[in-house]
Amino acid sequence: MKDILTAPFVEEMKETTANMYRLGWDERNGGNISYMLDEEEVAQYLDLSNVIRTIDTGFDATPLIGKIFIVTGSGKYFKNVTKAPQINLGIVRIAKDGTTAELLWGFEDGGTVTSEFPAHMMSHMARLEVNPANRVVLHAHPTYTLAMNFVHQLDDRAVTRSLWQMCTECMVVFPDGIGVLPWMLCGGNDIGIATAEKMKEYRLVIWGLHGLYGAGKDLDETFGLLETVEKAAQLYMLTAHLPRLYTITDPQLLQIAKAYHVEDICRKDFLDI
Ligand code: 2HA
Ligand code: ZN
Repeated sequence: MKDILTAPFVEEMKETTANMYRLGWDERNGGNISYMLDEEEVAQYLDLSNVIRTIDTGFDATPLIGKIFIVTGSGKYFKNVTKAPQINLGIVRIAKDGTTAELLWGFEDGGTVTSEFPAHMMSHMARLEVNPANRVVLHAHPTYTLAMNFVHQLDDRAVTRSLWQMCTECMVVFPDGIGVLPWMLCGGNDIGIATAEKMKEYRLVIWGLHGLYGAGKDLDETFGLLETVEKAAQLYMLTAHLPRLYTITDPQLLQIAKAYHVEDICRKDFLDI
């Protein structure tokens, strides 16, 4: 059996949490990650018949039965993942009943999965329906995205348009737009259900006045999604109070979509054309 602390997926989690912490997106215990792993790969590091303990999730994740995820822990700090992954991360498998998570590794101080486990697992279920290659759900509190929430109309179309207009790259990175939820109480099934509903349509969902969710096929791609939104929100916040002399026009946005072959997935109903 290989040493799990050398596994590429543990390395990736360390790297991603460290980057997110350094960017100021995940203060204290802010943010959480879930990353679906390949069973055969995990079996090189862990005895998959050895369940350390079980965790009652309080929701039904039947489509994910048998799936294995590495997840950040409840109340754990991204800042601390690199120095103690075995405490701050855990590897869980959704049990045959669909409502229990079986701990296979980690949370060695008796900890448990992120408080946002419902939103994560429900988002995985929603995204897998749309894209069977989806593996990752990321949540963070990126500063400018959050700041923008307090001064910008909170609806899918309006937020997507403002972000698209801020960087030429945005249309290429998220032509499918960004979903926006109003403020809701976090940490429970209701916000999970609402997030998953948006995830049927979008890979990016803003939790109004709270933070950002992203989903993708790997950590790099998903991190890149959040990073691009945050860059655009930063430019918005740096310019929102100044007279706007120039903007990327709607015909130009469509021109980008055509040139980068994303016209089919681009939310054309978000353009005034
Ligand atoms: O886990 O970010 O949404 C801390 C949070 C809750
Ligand atoms: Zn949060």
